[in-house]
Amino acid sequence: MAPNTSPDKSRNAALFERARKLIPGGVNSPVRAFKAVGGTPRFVQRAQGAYFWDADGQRYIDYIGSWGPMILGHGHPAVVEAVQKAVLEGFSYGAPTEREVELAEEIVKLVPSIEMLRLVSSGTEAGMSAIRLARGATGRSKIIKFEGCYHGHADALLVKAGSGLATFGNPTSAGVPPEVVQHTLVLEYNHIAQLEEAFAIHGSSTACLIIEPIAGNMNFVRASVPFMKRCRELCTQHGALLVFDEVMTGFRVALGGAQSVYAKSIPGFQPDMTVMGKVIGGGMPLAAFGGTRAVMEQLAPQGPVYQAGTLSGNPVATACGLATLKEIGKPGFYEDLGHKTQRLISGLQAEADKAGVDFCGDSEGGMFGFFLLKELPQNYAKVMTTDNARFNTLFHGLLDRGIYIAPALYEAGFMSAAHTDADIAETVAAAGDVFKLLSK
Ligand code: KE4
Repeated sequence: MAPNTSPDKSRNAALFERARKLIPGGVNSPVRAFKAVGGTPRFVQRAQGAYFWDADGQRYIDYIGSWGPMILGHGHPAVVEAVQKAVLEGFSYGAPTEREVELAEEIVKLVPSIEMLRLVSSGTEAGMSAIRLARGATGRSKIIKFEGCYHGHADALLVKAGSGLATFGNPTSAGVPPEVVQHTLVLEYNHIAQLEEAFAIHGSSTACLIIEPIAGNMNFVRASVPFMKRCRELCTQHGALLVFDEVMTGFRVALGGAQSVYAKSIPGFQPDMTVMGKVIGGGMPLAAFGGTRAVMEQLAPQGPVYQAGTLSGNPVATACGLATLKEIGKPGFYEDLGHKTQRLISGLQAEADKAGVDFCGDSEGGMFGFFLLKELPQNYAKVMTTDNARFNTLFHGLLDRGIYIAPALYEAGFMSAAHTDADIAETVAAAGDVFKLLSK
C-alpha cells in the first residue's frame, strides 16, 4: 500500500477518532495515547523484523517492540511456526500441559535464584501475586517500593512518595482508597541513608522490598551497586524478601536478567523472588513470578496464599515463550544485541555533541535509555528535570523521520536482533537532523 501522506486524510487520525468514541482515550493502555508528547498515535497495520507499518502505510524503525517482548524482532519465523503449530492443537484448556513444565524448567535453568515459579498472564498479575505471597510467607504487611519504579497497576503499588522520610505513600490513582496503600512505603531510588532509616523503623514489619533493578519506568536508571548491596543486606537482616521486578529487564538485559549483572559485582547476589514478563511470552500474554521453594510452596493449592488464573500458562503463549527463549539462548545472542545497542547510544551521543545538545545515554543488553541532560540521573526527581518540550521536539522529529521511540521521556527503549547496522545508521542520521533543531 503506498503511504498516505496527507495528514487530514490520515487513517491514523480517523481510527483514533473512532477509537476514542468507544475506548477511554482511544487506547487500551494509557501510554499509547501520545498524551505526554501530543499528536496522533500510529495505529499499527502490521509489523515485521525491526519495523512496523501504520494505518497510513508509513514504515517505522521500532524501538519499543511492544515495550520489550519483541527482542527477536516482529514475526521471527521459528516463533511464528511454534505458535501456528500450537493453535492447531487448541487455544486453551484450563488444564495442565507439558509446555508449562518445559517453560518452567527453562526459566529455572536460566535464573538460578528461581527454584519454583507460577505462570500468569501479565506483569501486573505477577507483581500483585508476588506482593501477596511475600505478605503471606512473612506474615507481615508493609512493603517498600521506590519512586519512579512501576510494578503494574495493582492498588497497593499505585503509590507516590509520602510527605516526609519513611512516611507511607499516597495513592497515585483515583479509586485507590488510602487504607490500601497505608502499608506501602515509597523511598527515593539509590538513597542508601533513607533505605537504612526505613528499615531501622519498619524492618521488623516489612514483608518485602520490590525494585526494578534497572528502572526502565524512569527511562533507564541503574540501581548503584552499593545501593543494591544494602537492599540485599537489609532485607536479609530484617527477614524481609527482596523482590526483583524483572518484567522489563528479565531476558532483556542479559540471559540471566539484571540479577546476573549484579551478581558480577556482588558475589553470590540473588533476590528472594523475581517477577518476570514481556520477553518470556515473546509478545503473547504470559508472565511469571518465582523464587525459593520455601516461599513458593506457600502458594495455593500447596499453601495458604491464594492465586489463580483462567489463562495462566496458556498453551499458545507458552509455545511462543519457549520458542523465544530457544532463540535468545543461542551463543552470542546478547553480545551481538548489546553491541548494537551500544552503537546506537554512542552514535546518538556523537550527533548530540556535534549539535551542542545536552545528551547522555546508557544501555545494558537490549535495553537502553537516553536523556536530554548533561549527566545520567540517579533518581526520579532528576529524570523529571528533563525539559518536556525539548523531548517532545525530539520525539516528533524522529517520528516524522520514521523512527519510533517511546512517546514519553520516562520510558526505556528496546533493541531487537532484527535491527540492522543500516537501521542504526538511519536512526543516528535522523537524530542528527533533529538535534540541529534543538541546538537553535
Ligand atoms: P503489564 O501488566 O503491563 O504486563 O506489566 C506491568 C509492569 C510491571 N513491571 C515493570 C517493570 C513494567 O515495566 C511493567 C509494564 N511496563 C509498561 C511500560 N513501561 C508497559 C506498557 C504499558 O503500560 O502499556
